[in-house]
Amino acid sequence: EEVEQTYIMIKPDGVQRGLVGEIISKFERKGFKLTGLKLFQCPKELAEEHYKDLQSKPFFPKLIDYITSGPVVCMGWEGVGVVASARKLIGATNPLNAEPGTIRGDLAVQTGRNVVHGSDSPDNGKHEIALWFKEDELCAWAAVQEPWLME
Ligand code: DAT
Ligand code: MG
Repeated sequence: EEVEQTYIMIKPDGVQRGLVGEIISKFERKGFKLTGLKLFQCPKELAEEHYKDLQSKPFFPKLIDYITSGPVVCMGWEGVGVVASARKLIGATNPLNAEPGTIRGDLAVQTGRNVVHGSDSPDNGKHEIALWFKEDELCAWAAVQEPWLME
């Protein structure tokens, strides 16, 4: 059980649909710690870098258009097992396959409008937080609830 970092991003559809508070609440209430938070208009170059592993996919241009189509909410979250746990809270890539109770399962219908991003490994969590945030935009802080969350 390692303390990890993950990069969570509310995509432009989540912002436009007024889902920001509800999505942040899921991670906050679970017990994870927010380390960075900003509303941000993503430039095309950054979107391409973030999704560079998908460069050869036919949907890549549409994915870049979507991610840059309006502001996103960028977040860093920290906690024991946060990477896999956040992926569970988010649900399957295709919202029609996502379980009820998950963000995508409850709030989305199409892969191309699936509301939220979450890093897929602890290494990518660190990498993506460094990609999306400047160092002085991140906070290391002690959460008073910690002894009530963990033995
Ligand atoms: P995830 O976001 O669940 O980690 P991924 O990393 O495989 O999924 O893909 C990143 C995003 O790219 C995904 O959230 C939506 C888009 N995408 C993936 N597969 C797609 C497809 N077959 N058609 C359209 N968009 C797709
Ligand atoms: Mg992914």
